Amino acid sequence: MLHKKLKAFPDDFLWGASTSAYQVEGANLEDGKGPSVQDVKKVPEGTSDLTVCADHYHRYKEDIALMAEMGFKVYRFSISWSRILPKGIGEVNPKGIEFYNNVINECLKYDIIPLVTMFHFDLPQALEEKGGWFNRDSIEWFTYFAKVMFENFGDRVKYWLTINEQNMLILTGDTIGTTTLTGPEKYKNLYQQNHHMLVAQAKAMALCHEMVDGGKIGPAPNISLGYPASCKPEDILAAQNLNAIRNWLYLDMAVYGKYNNLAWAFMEERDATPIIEDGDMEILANGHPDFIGFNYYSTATVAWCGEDAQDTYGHDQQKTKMEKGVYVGAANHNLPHTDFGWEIDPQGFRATIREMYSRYRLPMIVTENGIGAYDKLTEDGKVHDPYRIEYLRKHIEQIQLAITDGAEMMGYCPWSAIDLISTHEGMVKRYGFIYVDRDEYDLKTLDRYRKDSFYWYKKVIASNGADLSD
Ligand code: BGP
Repeated sequence: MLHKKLKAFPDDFLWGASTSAYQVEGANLEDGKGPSVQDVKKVPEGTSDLTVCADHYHRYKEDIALMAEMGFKVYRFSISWSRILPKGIGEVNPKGIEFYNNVINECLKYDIIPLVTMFHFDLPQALEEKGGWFNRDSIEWFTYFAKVMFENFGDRVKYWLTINEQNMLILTGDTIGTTTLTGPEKYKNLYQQNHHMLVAQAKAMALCHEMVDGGKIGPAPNISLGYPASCKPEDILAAQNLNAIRNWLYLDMAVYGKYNNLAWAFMEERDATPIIEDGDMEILANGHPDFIGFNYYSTATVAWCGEDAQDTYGHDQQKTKMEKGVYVGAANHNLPHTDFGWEIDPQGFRATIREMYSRYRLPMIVTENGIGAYDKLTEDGKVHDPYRIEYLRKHIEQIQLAITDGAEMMGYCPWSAIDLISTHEGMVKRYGFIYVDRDEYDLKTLDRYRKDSFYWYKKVIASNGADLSD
């Protein structure tokens, strides 16, 4: 739809950016922190481990000051479960509480709203050894962790996100480093894990409303609208399959407490329907999000998948893996790519927002969006990243169009506030507004530098999205 006049961003629109604990903090076994699955996973060859990352654990004051300089209204970060509870349950680590108190208080000092992700890919290793999310006790483990967080931080943290990209944990856990499952039991196991996470999430949402005065909470899946590879009717069906299995399963559950029928049919087909215990559906129906947080990087394109289809996309986190008889990932030749091969689709962002809003009618905040690139620090201490400015500008323009289409958008937190370790491509793949002077192995000075996109985003925020020019 072409609009004659665009609606402005709301006055209280939350501009900010995101990080996650295991990718930014470092100090991964310091001050009583227990190991998480990320600390023990096999690091892909040629990428650094997580001992230092961006050293945010020791430099959070400097980092938050830089975020304040950009004018952030909100900072999305995650709390490391095993920093708070080294064994995942039981004893609380006072140093962990102290660290997050410091981060929260530092944000509040600058009037930056802390938006806290409760779980971002880093299950305590001690719990993984007890079976991880496959163990039904994981529901109680997570609820206990939620209670500890609400008790300690709920007086100051009013915005919470439950589980980062639960859908990616289930669909591409092997790339993220959180599952090594193979074989026919894989699906059954994964969808049982998924069920436990969904129940745990619903309990956490209810608990937040009970314990946190004025608390608001929502899920944070990665939502990519699925496109059909062509207008062949069977490709349309394939895209519907993908959307149900990749997107709506997670949001239908978070918002309506119901299993999406197509996703359920897929689980039946794979002999993977989860065991649902008495009371689960009631818990699911009683957990209500106040908003939807979602990560968006690109759309996904799929075709009908016959018996002879070949999966050419299985190794890339962003690409859709083949599900025989359901869909097969296809390239979208209309779209350009990042240096790391991810498709760039700003208009798909608008389409995704439209679709989500018409399905769920809840306010939405973008909790990730951004471009991974090989940034270079020049000799005079500059980082010229016009590609990042262009990527973000085009996506922000689409948010404004979506607002004009009638969607309710609360905020925008691109990935990432500062350079950090990528999920599986190390330090060379950078996303931040703030450059961190280190390489994959050489820690250099770890000094911070403002990229060109830093100054640009500062202007965007100061004008509340009205000035997107260079
Ligand atoms: C999302 C994750 C983030 C982040 C981002 C970029 O899936 O929530 O943790 O890493 O993707 O991915 P990558 O680091 O693989 O480029």
